[in-house]
Amino acid sequence: MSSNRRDFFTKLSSLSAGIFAGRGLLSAQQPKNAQGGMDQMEHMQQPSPKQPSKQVRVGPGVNTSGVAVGTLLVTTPDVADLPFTMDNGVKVFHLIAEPVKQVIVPGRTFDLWGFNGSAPGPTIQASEGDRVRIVFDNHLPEPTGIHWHGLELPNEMDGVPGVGQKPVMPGERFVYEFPLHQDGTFFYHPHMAMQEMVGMLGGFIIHPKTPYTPPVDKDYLIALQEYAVLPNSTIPNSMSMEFNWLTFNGKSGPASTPLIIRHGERVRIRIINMGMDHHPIHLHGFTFWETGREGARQRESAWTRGNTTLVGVAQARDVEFVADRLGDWMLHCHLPHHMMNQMASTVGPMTRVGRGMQAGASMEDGMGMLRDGNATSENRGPSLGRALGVGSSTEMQMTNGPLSQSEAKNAMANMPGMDHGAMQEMSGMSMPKLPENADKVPLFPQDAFMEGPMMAMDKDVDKPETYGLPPGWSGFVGGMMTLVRVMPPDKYDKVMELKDQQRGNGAR
Ligand SMILES: [Cu+2]
Repeated sequence: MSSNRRDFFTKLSSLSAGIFAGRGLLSAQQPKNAQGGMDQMEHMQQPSPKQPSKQVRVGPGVNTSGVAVGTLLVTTPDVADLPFTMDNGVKVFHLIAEPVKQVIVPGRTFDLWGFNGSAPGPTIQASEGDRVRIVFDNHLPEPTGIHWHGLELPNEMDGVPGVGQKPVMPGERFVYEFPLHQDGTFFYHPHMAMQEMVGMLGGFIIHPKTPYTPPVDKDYLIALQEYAVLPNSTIPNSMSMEFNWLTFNGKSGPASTPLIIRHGERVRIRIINMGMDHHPIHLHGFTFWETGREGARQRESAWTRGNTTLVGVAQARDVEFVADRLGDWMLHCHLPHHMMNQMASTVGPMTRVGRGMQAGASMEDGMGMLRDGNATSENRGPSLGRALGVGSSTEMQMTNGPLSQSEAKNAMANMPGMDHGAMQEMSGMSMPKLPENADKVPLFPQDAFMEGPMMAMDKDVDKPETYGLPPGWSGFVGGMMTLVRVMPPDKYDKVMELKDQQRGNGAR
């Protein structure tokens, strides 16, 4: 746990009196086994990214704070919910904009700006008819303001610095308060373009007064973000228009926590996007209904079927499906460059010339104004392809296309910014057997050194949700990618048992 996060929880505990009062209110009236033995947890508990919140259906007769009867709370894998207290019928949240350390994958921690210790920030959950107060503190070194994306609210609460309100200066507090009359999948972000590019996004779910039908058994939120971070840096280049780290809820595969589904359950996945790219999110094995978009659930007659939904920048898309097919199914952005992590630079013949690659080039070159060579020439290709570092120079004076297993291991271990400890513990490191003349085949290598056993890090991403996956699985999961694991009851129960144990061990 990062110290930032620890601070976050410490700060939270100072609010605990109100939180626990609220928690009791809900849990006391929550029926046992509301989901037929499925896991349950109170809304206001604060899970850590390592321990995503369980889902709970609030039981009959409960409508204490605007949460409608039958409401299933949304789970944001790897991201906490923002707790709240009640003040004379108003739901009060405390949101803090601040620099954060976000672990994208084991061994790679980025300096981002986020909220309450994470990027994306914690998910706000409220209900149609609620009045919410969001006490917002700006702990950033520059002015900001929070925009409630898609909400129909008074202009002065819309969070546009310099127009609807004064900018919230560093160290200042601004209190947003407004009623919620909509329902659906929304989000919050600063109305400051560059701040949006460095992590500042969070989900805002408004549950309907009358529950959606048919009801779902699992309801998830996934936030899409992207960063351009050179191998020797922890700071995203917010000016870049190409990205080498693509995240679901602040994690790149294989670090993103799989969604655990019991066979036969109906599942909703809500996806929100804030970045420079539109992402075609694809689900294997099922044809889903697209049931909602930002700001509204659609009438059933307007639902469309498919297996890929294009989530454009600033958009939200909700999809639903019945998980009637067992297995570990991929859920991922289908842009090929968005299905891999940093090592994507180990592509193509330019990696084999013996003197490495440029990470970036001048703005002119980076934008593709060629003066010599072609787009994949040995000194041009990587710069054009990545455009990560304006004005940067050669990043590594060595080939980064490994020639043998030991060379690969050494090259990676010596890479600046690489966590050497995590590196040594990587399991299942072995090179694929390749033809002797592979180097002579145009385009080689493409995936030979990027995916598969060599890149596996099973142990580092081990958690209850990865139980029973085949050895080396993690080497084939990268970028905006996670697993929808549809399990038979016994296996599902086993994962839930492991999660209970994890909680029992005091793991955060
Ligand atoms: Cu994408």
